[in-house]
Amino acid sequence: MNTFEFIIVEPAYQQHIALVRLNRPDALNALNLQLMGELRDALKELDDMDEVRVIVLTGNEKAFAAGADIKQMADKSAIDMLKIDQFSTWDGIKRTKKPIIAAVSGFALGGGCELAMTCDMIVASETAKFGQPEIKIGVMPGAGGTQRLSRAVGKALAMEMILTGNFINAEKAMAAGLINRIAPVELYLDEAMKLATEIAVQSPLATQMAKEAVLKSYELGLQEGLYFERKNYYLLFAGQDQKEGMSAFIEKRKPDFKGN
Ligand code: DAK
Repeated sequence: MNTFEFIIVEPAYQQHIALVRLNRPDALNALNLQLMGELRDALKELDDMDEVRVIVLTGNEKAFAAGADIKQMADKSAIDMLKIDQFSTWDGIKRTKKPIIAAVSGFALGGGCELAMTCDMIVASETAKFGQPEIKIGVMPGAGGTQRLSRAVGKALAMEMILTGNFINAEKAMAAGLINRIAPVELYLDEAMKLATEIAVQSPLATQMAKEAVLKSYELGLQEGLYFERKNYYLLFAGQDQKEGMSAFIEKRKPDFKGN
């Protein structure tokens, strides 16, 4: 595994579960280009490791991430931004095949909220605050906020959050469908690990195929989506995990999935 400056990676944090911690605490984990590049590289490495089945991405108690690094962007021109092409980094993160759970405490703002929404599930501490405050610095969400937030919480709340820059707390985020679980601040990472463990015992192949199919529902019409789902379903019958899962059911025992 590479070593990184702004993230801490523990590939074997728990059995089959890797932990990635954003680690720029002095800047509330603001996402500078180096951090995002490191995150993309780490996720790619973890995606390629057979023993890793689920990735948990977290920050610290005070901040998951307070957004893209404003100080790094402030004096850039449109052409600078185009050349830096941050999209390619975000696209790399989005391509991760294994499930990623964001464990969020404190601020998840702007690019930080977008990063959490790019993950597959969100477990939040009671102190979590989600927001897209870009409007307050004269811009707008640029890494999926207008699209993913609207789909997650609906137009009314997304529009209000994006146009006012106001934050919502964990309780409201839960009611709106943005997050999966809430836990007290000292337990949110444990809660994310519990969720990760429930997924890590499943067939890694089925997990990845199912993740891919769910994400396709954001991009395809219903007919194409159903067709895509069916192909992935059939493909799973090429693997041993399907045989193991169905034999274990019939033999009344727990399956032992190997990911092959
Ligand atoms: N960038 C840089 N530094 C930040 C930062 C940020 N986003 N957020 C906080 N910091 C720094 C502060 O400057 C301060 O540093 P020092 O002054 O100590 O050197 C330190 O973190 C602690 O912050 P505060 O002193 O402000 O702490 P408070 O508790 O008083 O306030 C806060 C916390 C989160 C309310 C406040 O820091 C804040 O409003 N932060 C900015 C939040 C924000 O506006 N976020 C959105 C940024 S724009 C794209 C990809 C991504 C994006 C766009 C495009 N593409 C792929 C094209 C994303 C854009 C954004 O996220």
